[in-house]
Amino acid sequence: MAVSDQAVVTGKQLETLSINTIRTLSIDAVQKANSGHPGAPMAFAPVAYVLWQKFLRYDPANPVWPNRDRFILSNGHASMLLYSMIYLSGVKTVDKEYKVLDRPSITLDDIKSFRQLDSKTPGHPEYRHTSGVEVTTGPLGQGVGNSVGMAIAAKWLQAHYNRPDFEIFNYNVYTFCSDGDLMEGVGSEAASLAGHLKLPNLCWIYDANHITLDGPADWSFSEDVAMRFKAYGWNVAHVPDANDLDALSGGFNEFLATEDRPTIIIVNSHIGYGAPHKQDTNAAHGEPLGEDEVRLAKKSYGWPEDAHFLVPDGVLENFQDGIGKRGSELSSKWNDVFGKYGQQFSNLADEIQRMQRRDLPDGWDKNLPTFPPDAKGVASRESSGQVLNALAKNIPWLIGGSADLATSNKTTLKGDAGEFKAGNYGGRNFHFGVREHAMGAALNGMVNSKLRAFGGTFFNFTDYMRPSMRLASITEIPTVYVLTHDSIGLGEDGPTHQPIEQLASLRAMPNMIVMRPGDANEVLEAWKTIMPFKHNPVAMVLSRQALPTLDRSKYAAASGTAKGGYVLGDAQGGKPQVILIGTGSELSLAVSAYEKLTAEGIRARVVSMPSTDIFDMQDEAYKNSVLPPDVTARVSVEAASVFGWERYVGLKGQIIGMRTFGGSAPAKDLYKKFGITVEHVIEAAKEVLGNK
Ligand SMILES: Cc1ncc(C[n+]2csc(CCOP(=O)(O)OP(=O)(O)O)c2C)c(N)n1
Ligand SMILES: [Mg+2]
Repeated sequence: MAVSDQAVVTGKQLETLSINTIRTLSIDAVQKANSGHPGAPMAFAPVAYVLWQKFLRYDPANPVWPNRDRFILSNGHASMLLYSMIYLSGVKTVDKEYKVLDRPSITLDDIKSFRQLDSKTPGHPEYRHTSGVEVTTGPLGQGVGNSVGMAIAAKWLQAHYNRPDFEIFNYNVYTFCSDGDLMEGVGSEAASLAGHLKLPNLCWIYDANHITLDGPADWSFSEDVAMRFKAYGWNVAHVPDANDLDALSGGFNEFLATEDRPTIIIVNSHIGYGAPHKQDTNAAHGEPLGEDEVRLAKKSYGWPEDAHFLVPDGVLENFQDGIGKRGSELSSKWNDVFGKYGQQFSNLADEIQRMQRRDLPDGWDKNLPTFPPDAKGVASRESSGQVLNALAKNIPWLIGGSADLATSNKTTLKGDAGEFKAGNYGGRNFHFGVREHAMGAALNGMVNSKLRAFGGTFFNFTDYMRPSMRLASITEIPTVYVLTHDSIGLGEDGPTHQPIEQLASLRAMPNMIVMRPGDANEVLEAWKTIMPFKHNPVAMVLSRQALPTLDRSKYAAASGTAKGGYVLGDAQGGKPQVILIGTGSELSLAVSAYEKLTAEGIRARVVSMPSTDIFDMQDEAYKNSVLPPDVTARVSVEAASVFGWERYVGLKGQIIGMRTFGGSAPAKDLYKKFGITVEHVIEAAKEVLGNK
């Protein structure tokens, strides 16, 4: 039956009409934008329909309901599928303060502005930009990685907050994914981790369409996916035809009935039309269909060929009767239960509510350690471990772990924190295994779930998870990376383990806050500064080797760390002639050079710059007070790439740092070899002063 001559449709016909609405909205949006891929939305519309209408426990009127099922579109190139679902389901807008507004997240007009400047419907789904988008996807493999973190978070919340008769958390995480997601290494790492953790609340729905951008998937991908996932410890379900709604329901029911492992539902589909007569085409792949093909596709759906962005009568109501009604009932029931829970367990309810707004508990910074002056000092990884443990006592949802380097990263939470593992989902120490990238993606999923999650590795191996760090930055979420072994200072492990360009490259990443504290008290202040962050990821860069703990009665208080850079010691008797700037482990070199220059009667200032990112955010007056523009004799010292330091030392300054990779030797020999020494700082200072 064609749409144009319909009366009121019901039952199966209404389902078909609704599914074809998802398809044609996607087709029309992509065609109007003249950019994007309509193929996957067309083929997978029935899968989205069945999941959202029959299974997803999601209240479109409250997209931030804490116990909602999460839906992730890991194949973000199919974004129009998600936008169509958000529009048709009537998902409301949530503002930046997490308040639900009485207006739709996506309107039909928004769909008409697909991929246009400032629209709610960008090329790939963007978290925080469009309500209803749970995570930003596009770089293949990230969404599936996030989904593992979200399933972890759900299990942790469940173990931590549920009480007898109070099932506050029991949500599931559903993820659409494509061949690309399963080809990417991060997808494999994440699947391996999820299987190991036996996460029963995780369901991946794989669009097995046997095609990727370049051509047939078997040009590059021929493994047996089902066997592979079985080997990972997953339950594997199979739906041979994406158009078979009953079989799809069967797949989802199988997932719900599987309580001891994650499930992947392999759904065979044909990219493009989802309509019987064109099933083997790949013409739609990677680009809009073109007007002629659009008409053909619509014809095959019984759609008016000239109609654009048509939403037939009854379709919006159908979604309201399905996901809308079910979601509203579930969320209002939950609200009742949560109200009673709040009466019995007011502290726990308070924690859950604060977490939703990314607020911290009162007294989150009580009983933190401080560090007495100590010339021998302590490694910043060590002081960081102490501070982290003290914070974790105050912040119950501060949880995390390491990619198999916990003892090196000092990320282990001591006492009764416990280990997160299958059978003990309430543990706060996570073992991500040697899977940095999956850790990065999972951390983002955990943080998207409002946990205050951190993950550790050697600083150098951020290269292995950088795509996830970049997504944390794009999505403005406060993931914390504990990155030890910060430089050539790690010594004998040599150049493969010694970061050089990582500091500069992460400083170049918008929204990422890089912190490289210079002594134990700066470590403390760095953690105090970053904990309240709601929208910035942080790279906490820490040393393996001991750093002297400065005498703060002699030097300025470490609280200056909160401004990113501050005057640590100043010139006596007048304006400074020369400014020395140090970070992290090289701060003490700058301080020693300052002492010696001062003793020689040179008016020197030493500036500690633990975070150029935060310093850059200060007002001009403050920045000029630390680095007065007319004092152009400046020297920076940092055991890392010199790239970028000209911003602080100017064209007349000198930059002491690394211009090559490091070497395998004790740290002191490396510092000497690469000229990162007190003597060199003094010499450079004299040079810039023209005294030499
Ligand atoms: C990390 C990453 N590499 C490359 C791309 C570019 N890209 C977009 S879709 C795609 C492959 C499409 O094939 P598939 O994943 O099977 O999705 P389908 O086209 O079948 O929906 C590629 C390579 C990407 N989005 N992310
Ligand atoms: Mg494919």
